[in-house]
Amino acid sequence: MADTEVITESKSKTKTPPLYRVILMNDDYTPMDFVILVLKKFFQKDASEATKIMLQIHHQGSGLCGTFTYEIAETKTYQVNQFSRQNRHPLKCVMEKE
Ligand code: TYC
Repeated sequence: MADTEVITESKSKTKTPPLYRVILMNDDYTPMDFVILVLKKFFQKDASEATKIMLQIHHQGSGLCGTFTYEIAETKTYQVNQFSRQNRHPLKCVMEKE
């Protein structure tokens, strides 16, 4: 066909990977100091930021520790839950798609 149109693909081919939120849940038994330790050890928070996040979880029920690609979020969630279990605390860490 002489007048066949060429459709230019304009969609960007550089894809950004989906991100996942890693969240800590409140409970009645985990000591506040342990939650602060987790935030420092696994999420590189300083004392003041860790305290702020811990108190937000304590008052609102949950709080954001960080946003990561799937594999990093999964690893952190697993490591935090393992560390909490090893220390006999019921602290729960979950991940959710952004
Ligand atoms: N609510 C807990 C207490 O009063 C403290 C706590 C904070 C527990 C944050 C879990 O993710 C949490 N000891």
